[in-house]
Amino acid sequence: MKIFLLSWLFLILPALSLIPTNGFPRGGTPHIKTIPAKAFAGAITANSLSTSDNLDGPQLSAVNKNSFDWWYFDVVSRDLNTSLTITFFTALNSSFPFLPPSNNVDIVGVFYSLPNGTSGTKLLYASEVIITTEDNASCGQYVGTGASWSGTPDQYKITINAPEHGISGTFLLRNPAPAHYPCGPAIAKQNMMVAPEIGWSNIIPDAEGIVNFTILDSKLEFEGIAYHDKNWSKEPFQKNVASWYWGHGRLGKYSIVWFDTRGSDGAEYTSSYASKDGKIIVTSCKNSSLTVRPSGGDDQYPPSVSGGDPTGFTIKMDLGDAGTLDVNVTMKAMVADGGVSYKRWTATMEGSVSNGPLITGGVALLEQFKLV
Ligand SMILES: *[C@@H]1O[C@H](CO)[C@@H](O)[C@H](O)[C@H]1NC(C)=O
Ligand SMILES: *[C@@H]1O[C@H](CO)[C@@H](O)[C@H](O)[C@H]1NC(C)=O
Ligand SMILES: *[C@@H]1O[C@H](CO)[C@@H](O)[C@H](O)[C@H]1NC(C)=O
Ligand SMILES: *[C@@H]1O[C@H](CO)[C@@H](O)[C@H](O)[C@H]1NC(C)=O
Ligand SMILES: *[C@@H]1O[C@H](CO)[C@@H](O)[C@H](O)[C@H]1NC(C)=O
Ligand SMILES: *[C@@H]1O[C@H](CO)[C@@H](O)[C@H](O)[C@H]1NC(C)=O
Ligand SMILES: *[C@@H]1O[C@H](CO)[C@@H](O)[C@H](O)[C@H]1NC(C)=O
Ligand SMILES: CC(=O)N[C@H]1CO[C@H](CO)[C@@H](O)[C@@H]1O
Repeated sequence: MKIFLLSWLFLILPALSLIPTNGFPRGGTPHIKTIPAKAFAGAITANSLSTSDNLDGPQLSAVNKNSFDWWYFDVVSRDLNTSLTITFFTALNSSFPFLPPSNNVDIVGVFYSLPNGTSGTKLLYASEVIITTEDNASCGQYVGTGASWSGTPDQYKITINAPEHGISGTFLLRNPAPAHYPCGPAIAKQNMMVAPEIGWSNIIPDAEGIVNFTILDSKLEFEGIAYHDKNWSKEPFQKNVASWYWGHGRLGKYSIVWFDTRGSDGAEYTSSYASKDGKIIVTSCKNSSLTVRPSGGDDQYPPSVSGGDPTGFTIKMDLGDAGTLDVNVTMKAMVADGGVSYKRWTATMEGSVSNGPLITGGVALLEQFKLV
């Protein structure tokens, strides 16, 4: 009998430790978390299963030198001449090698491309970060930088007041398309892992972006296609990712988001999203739901750091009963250049659903990582 009980315990204990634990026990809203500028020295946990109230909140128990957690926002003008990406990072160079070496994990990155063809980046370092999570939305304050965001499920607003860096203004995201996780809608108990150890939530897959910024004496006042998501991992980015294609945009009445990555395990992981008239048509991480491939220029797949860059992408997205969406993406301008390993572009899109009428005039913002 004793032996029986013991062996039963040995069976159940490892099983229990496999159940994803949320590093963030939630205790009512609003929930406030402070993320110090100095990396945490110990081990941490990362959330992998969604709850009912942390869609856009912090997903790590703390940020150490091997982990990252960030809030990403972008907007591109309809004429593709202007774009702005603002990423509120909590990460070090050791977990996201595209950041310059620093001992400060609390960093705001502002990436801009101006109508005169100039693009650039400014990094602002905070003394601490305060995140408030309430009703599935979040607010973030990067203390000492003048940069913050304030969100509700219906609207987000970013404010930056950093004249000493030549940057000030506001960026509003309005009328968002419905939120989602990599494999399904934004409800509790969804898998939040889009690839091994890569967490992803997408509270604003598409929105109207209203920008009123001054960047280096250049006034940016425009309405465009806007987006907000967040990524996190308890392991360094470069440990799990071999390459990835991500992008979002609007084509006719469709709001689309694509994510097609190769892990360092050699496997391909995808996540597709399309919505129309405020309703989700597809949100899926089945590998049959999406294929993204480079086209034109160096169209080798899988891509390699020793190769060049494509001039476009072809996207095939399964819309279920609604058919198949085929999109040709053609790059317009490079708006962030991280060398051979990282590029972000604005692009035009054309496509059709199940070989129906051609839809033209699509606007996209996309990126490519190549790490091997
Ligand atoms: C830190 O950044 C530098 C250049 O920005 C890069 O070469 C290096 O690989 C990064 N370090 C790590 C540990 O990734
Ligand atoms: C945008 O760029 C195009 C060329 O690609 C140019 O013809 C047009 O004037 C530009 N628009 C603005 C507002 O700068
Ligand atoms: C937050 O999202 C959950 C699903 O994850 C939903 O049940 C709940 O109603 C949402 N709360 C608010 C205030 O929108
Ligand atoms: C943009 O910001 C400036 C300075 O704060 C303000 O004077 C102007 O009215 C704003 N424009 C719009 C369209 O909100
Ligand atoms: C473009 O505009 C920015 C901001 O006003 C300015 O700093 C830059 O020199 C301009 N670039 C060119 C090529 O005119
Ligand atoms: C899709 O997943 C199935 C089952 O895991 C696998 O057999 C197949 O090779 C995958 N296809 C692609 C294109 O990765
Ligand atoms: C994409 O481009 C290819 C090559 O130009 C063309 O044959 C195809 O019809 C285009 N597809 C769509 C959906 O626009
Ligand atoms: C799928 C995914 O995780 N995508 C986001 C990760 O972070 C970058 C910012 O570097 C965003 O552009 C992606 O949307």
